[in-house]
Amino acid sequence: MARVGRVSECLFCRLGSGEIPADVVWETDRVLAFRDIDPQAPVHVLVIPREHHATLGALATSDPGLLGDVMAGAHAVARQEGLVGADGAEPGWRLVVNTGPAGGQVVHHVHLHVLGGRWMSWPPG
Ligand code: D5M
Repeated sequence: MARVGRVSECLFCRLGSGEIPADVVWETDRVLAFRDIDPQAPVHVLVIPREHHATLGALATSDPGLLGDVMAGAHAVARQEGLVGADGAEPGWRLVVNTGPAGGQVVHHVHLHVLGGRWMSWPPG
C-alpha cells in the first residue's frame, strides 16, 4: 500500500501511465520516450521505463533486461530523430543519465536524456 502511494506521487510514473500528458515520440509496453519540457538542445528526449526505478543503479540491479530495453529505446529515438548516420556514427548525439544529487538528478525516476542537433562541448557543467 505504501509503495502504491509513493509511486503514484512520482511525476514520471504518472507520465508513463498516461495520467499526465507528454509529447511522446516513441514507446513500447515497457518503455516511453517523450520530449523534455526544458530542452537543452534541438533534440532533447527523455527515455524512461514505465515501471518505477529511482536511479540507474536501482534499475541495473533489479531488472538489467529492462535497462537494456531503455538503452535500445534511446538508440531508436536517436535514429528516429535523424541523429544516427548511415555508418552509425555521424552526425552524433549524447546520452546522459544524471544520477543522485551530485549528478544533478532532479526527478527520481531513472531517465536517459537523448541530446542532439548541435555540437556538444566537454566537460559538461
Ligand atoms: O532531469 C529531469 C528532466 O525532466 C529535466 O530536463 C526537465 C524534465 N521534465 C520535468 N518535468 C517534465 C515534464 N512534465 N515533461 C517533460 N519533461 C519534464 P534530471 O536528469 O532529473 O535533472
